[in-house]
This record gives sequence, structure tokens and C-alpha cells, in this order.
Amino acid sequence: MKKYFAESELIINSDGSIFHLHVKPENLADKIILVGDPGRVALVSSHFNTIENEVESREFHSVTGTYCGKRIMVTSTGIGCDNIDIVMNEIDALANIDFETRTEKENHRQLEIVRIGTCGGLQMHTQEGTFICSETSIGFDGLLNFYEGRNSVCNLTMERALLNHLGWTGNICAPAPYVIDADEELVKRIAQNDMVRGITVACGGFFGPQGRQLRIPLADPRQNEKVESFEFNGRCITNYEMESSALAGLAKLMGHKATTVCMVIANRRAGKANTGYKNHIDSLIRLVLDRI
Ligand code: R1P
Ligand code: URA
Repeated sequence: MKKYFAESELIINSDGSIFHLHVKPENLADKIILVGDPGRVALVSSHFNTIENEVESREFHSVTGTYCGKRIMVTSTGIGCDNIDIVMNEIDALANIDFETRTEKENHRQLEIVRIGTCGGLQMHTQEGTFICSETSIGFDGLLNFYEGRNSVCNLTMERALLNHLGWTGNICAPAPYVIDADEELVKRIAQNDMVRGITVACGGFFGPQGRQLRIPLADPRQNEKVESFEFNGRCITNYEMESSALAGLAKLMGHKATTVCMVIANRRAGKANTGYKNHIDSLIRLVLDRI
């Protein structure tokens, strides 16, 4: 018998839309662009040729439309992996659960999801303005550990190598970092030859978890030095942001294709940041719209 999703587990608003996003099943597109900043939704949808739906609730702002004949939905997630848990579960429910019967649909619908964000660069070749496509994401956030299939989708050898390299024990590594490879075909198509293909660490915070110390000391003052020097099969960690791990992990568990592309706005090695990035991120948006 098919599993029935109770009202408390799958919350549907009275207008038939999903609880947080307020999107209805008919407005979900197969191609989805996620952005952190709700203001970035207007930038993405300004390139759309037609718009069929626009809805806003809390930090979640969604626009569905078409770009060069492709039906795309752009949604803002706000900051952090906790919000990615909400957005991924709700878009997957919109795609794969029948809201009338509250049961899973017969045929799986696969979505293609690209997150466009900003990040901190960790290597000399990831200076401000560089576009990085995450081939692999490392979660310092712990979210995926709450899902049963975590070990079946993670790169456990790389996880162990990273933990040994960091030398973390006790509270700082509980839960341990998880390592997830993005969809290979999607990375190839989105990154092409003009983006760095990187290993991205997604952190559960912008300051301490990214080794940024202001007034209070860090548990591991050498964190960034260790993260920057980690090597696995000739690859190094390129950037820090705050969502790509949960996105890559949940997409794998749910059977969707996903990756993250970010523009570097701060290079941690050089100690430099650029807050005037709004125009340059538009070039990244155009590349993704053409390639998704
Ligand atoms: C922190 O400033 C935020 O910027 C990055 C981080 O992942 C975090 O969400 O991405 P967005 O620019 O997409 O928000
Ligand atoms: N976003 C992050 O999460 N970190 C940075 O350093 C810059 C943008």
C-alpha cells in the first residue's frame, strides 16, 4: 500500500500551495535556479521572455517563466543549509507527491537544479570575480546526517582523509563533515571551460565555521590553513559558502541533478573583498540561463 503523508508531515496551504514556498504544483518547472538573496530573483527573472507565476513568502521568492523556450523556476532560499532542507523537500514534494491523494506519484520526475551564489575563495587561483562550479561539496553543517541514505551517497574515503588532515576530534567534528559529488553531466555542461571546477565547503555559519575570527577565539585557529592545504587525488578545496552540501546531498537522495556555481566575492588568502559585485554576478546568471 502507498504511504499516506499526513497533514502534519506535508503541510499544504488552503490555496493548494506548499507550506513555505507558496508555490502550487502546476507552477513548478523542471529546471530550477536557486539563489540565496531574495533580491537576486528579480535579476534572474529580468532575463525571462515570459512570466507565468510570481509568489513571495518570508525569504522564499519564486518566479516561474521561460527563457529562450526553456521553462525555468527561480527561487530564493535565504541563507543556510537549514533553508535548503525546506526548499529541496518542498520542490521534491511538488514534483513527486500527488497533493490530492497525499501519496507518492507512480513515475519519478527528475528536476535539474543549479544554485547561483557568492562565496569566499580559498586558493590563489580563486581570486575575486572567479566563477566556481562545485564538483564536490563538503558539509560542515551536519544536515545530511539526519537522512538514512547518507552513507550511500557520500564519498566516505574522502571524508576520512579530510577528517585525518584536519585532526578534529570531539565537539568540533560532531557531526563529522560529509562529502558529496555533484551530478557529473550537469557540472560539465554548466562549468564548460570558463569556470573553475572546485571542491566547496558549505558551513553552518559565516564567521567561526568559515575560520573568520572577530572578537571571540576559534576552536581551531589553524582551520583555514588546514582546509587550504588539503589535497585529495590532486584536487584542493577552492571555496566556502553555506548551502551547496545540503543541496548536493538531498538532490542525490531524491534522484535530482544539482550543482552550485558561485562568484568569489572575498579571497581569504589575499584578505580582500569586493562588495560591488552585483553587475558581475549578472554575467554568471546569463551563463547559467544559457546552459541549464
Ligand atoms: C553569506 O553572505 C551568504 O552568501 C553566500 C553564502 O552561501 C550565504 O548564503 O551565498 P548567497 O550569495 O547565495 O546567499
Ligand atoms: N559567502 C560566504 O559564505 N563566505 C564568504 O566568504 C563570502 C560569501
